[in-house]
Amino acid sequence: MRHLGRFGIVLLVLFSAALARPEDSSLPLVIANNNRTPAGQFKNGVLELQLDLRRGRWYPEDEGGGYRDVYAFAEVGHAPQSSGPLIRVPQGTEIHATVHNTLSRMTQIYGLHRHPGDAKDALRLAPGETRELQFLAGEPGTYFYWATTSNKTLELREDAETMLSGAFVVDTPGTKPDDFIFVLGLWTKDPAAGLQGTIASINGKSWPYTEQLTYKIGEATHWHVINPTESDHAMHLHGFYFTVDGEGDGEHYESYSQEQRRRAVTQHIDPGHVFEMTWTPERAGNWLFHCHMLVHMSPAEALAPREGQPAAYPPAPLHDHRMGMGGMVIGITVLPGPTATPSPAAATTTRKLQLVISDNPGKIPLYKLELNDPMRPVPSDKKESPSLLGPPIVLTRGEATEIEVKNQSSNPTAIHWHGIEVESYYDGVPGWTGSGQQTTPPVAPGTSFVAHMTPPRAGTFIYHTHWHDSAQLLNGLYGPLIVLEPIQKYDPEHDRTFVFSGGAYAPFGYLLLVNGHPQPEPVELHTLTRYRLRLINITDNGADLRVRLMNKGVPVQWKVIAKDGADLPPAQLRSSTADMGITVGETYDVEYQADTPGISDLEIRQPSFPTPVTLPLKFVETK
Ligand SMILES: [Cu+2]
Repeated sequence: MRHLGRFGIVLLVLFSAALARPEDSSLPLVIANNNRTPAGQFKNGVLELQLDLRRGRWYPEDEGGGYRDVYAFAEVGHAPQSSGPLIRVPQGTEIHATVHNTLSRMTQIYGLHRHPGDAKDALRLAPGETRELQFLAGEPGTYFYWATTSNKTLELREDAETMLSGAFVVDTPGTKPDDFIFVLGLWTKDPAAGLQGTIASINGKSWPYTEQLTYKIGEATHWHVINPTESDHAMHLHGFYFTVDGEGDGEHYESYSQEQRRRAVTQHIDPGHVFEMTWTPERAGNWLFHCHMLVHMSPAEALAPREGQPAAYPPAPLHDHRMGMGGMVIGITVLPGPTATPSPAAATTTRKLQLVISDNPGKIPLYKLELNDPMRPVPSDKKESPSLLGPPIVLTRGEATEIEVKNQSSNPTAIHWHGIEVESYYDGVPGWTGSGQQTTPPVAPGTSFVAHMTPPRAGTFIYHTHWHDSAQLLNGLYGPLIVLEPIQKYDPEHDRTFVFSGGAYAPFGYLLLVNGHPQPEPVELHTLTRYRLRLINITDNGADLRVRLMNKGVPVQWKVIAKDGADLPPAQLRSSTADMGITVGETYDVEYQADTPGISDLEIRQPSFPTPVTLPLKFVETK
């Protein structure tokens, strides 16, 4: 995932404007598919399905906004859809499909077969050709079908063919589906050109035109998430944990047993993969489910400018819930229950902290953060110079806490307490979180916002800007948020935090960082001491980031004990090789003990970014 500079972005915008297409009013509108109505008709227990491949005009936002002329699947007699018509049948169903290619290009369609299936099995359709297929649905699970008009792989599709995908779900017989299916979309002019120039969507729409879901408190919901795009994504739910119920690669689906189900607030999804998740809304208000990659939750620079608006990052008015977000974002409203939630008994003491955000007079990074914590006063001569990492905030489980976000900088901001189960109003998405009556305001320059929270669990979390101007995230507006058990004290002799980020590191420009540095100083630790290493990925777009701990060139064994702030259940605890993915917005706590002195390297690398970052852990003998 290469990063275009500002100049590249400007060029791209000019280029898109120059390419403004002549109106072709004959093209049918590609309609958004909410994936709730299965395609086809049952005749004598056989699903009869008639599909077309067509060209159409797709509006990721509203119909007055930017558009792309794309290839899309359609049911015969219906408008083309993005994502394509939903194929959904019970296990054992026979499917009889005809597929007609109205395009002027040879097309290969993958995934229209019995599952599990062969990923290489393609249906080839010449221009104008119609083919018939007959197959059994196969094993229950979440799958998808997709097509290419240029004989490319899923990851290398480009331009008009990148939206040629549809969901294919096989249900366990006798179950009544009551769930939601979300097909991620990424229109891509050219996958080799990197992250910019894409249009991110869910079920064919980009925020704020995506579907907004409404739930009641306590109403559990089951979701299928399908990624037929060329990119990884980091799907993050605000406010609540979900369980990952199963995962698949499009051809094979594995449903997890109760014991295997992982708890998460952020789930990585590879290109061509799927997962299912279940969660229960527990607190009223507005919430989000979104890809945590900044580029996929921001308005698409690639979309033609709307009249009267600049192309990039439209400055949304403050009352507008867009607030600079765009792309792969879904809004969720949880309605209050029939009886008002009893408010917790007033805590006798409330801990008060202050997070002060100010401009950095040195300019790079643009911001500096300071924490005023009466329990841990920092001597004034020890206050750290600005770095690309905010100070750690250490809270106690069950302790009522107020964190005043004091904005002394010259720009508005908002702070999200990532993974912490807070009330919606304090969740930190300006103009969205809260409720219809009272939404979270931006923290304007010169003002403060007091976030209230009583963390219900101990673990590793993140605080970070939710202001979708990449400048804030790239200039250090984030830090570790650690919640300890009431009996615990933060003990650096056994507990270390490593924050992985990306940022404007002077004078080099964008670099990957560990604890704010591209070449961090070695850290001295002791042998025969069991450490809790808290790992946090708050890069801008490092969905495919990997971390490993190497000794003499070989990954060591460590034990993952928590993910996203939640302890793993005993059945999931096991020693594993210290080489794993950690996606944007994910945290992992691992245990590691070195038995002999020497240096082990904690290394992060991103396949698409040239330079890894290594932090040497120097283990010395315990005296
Ligand atoms: Cu993404």
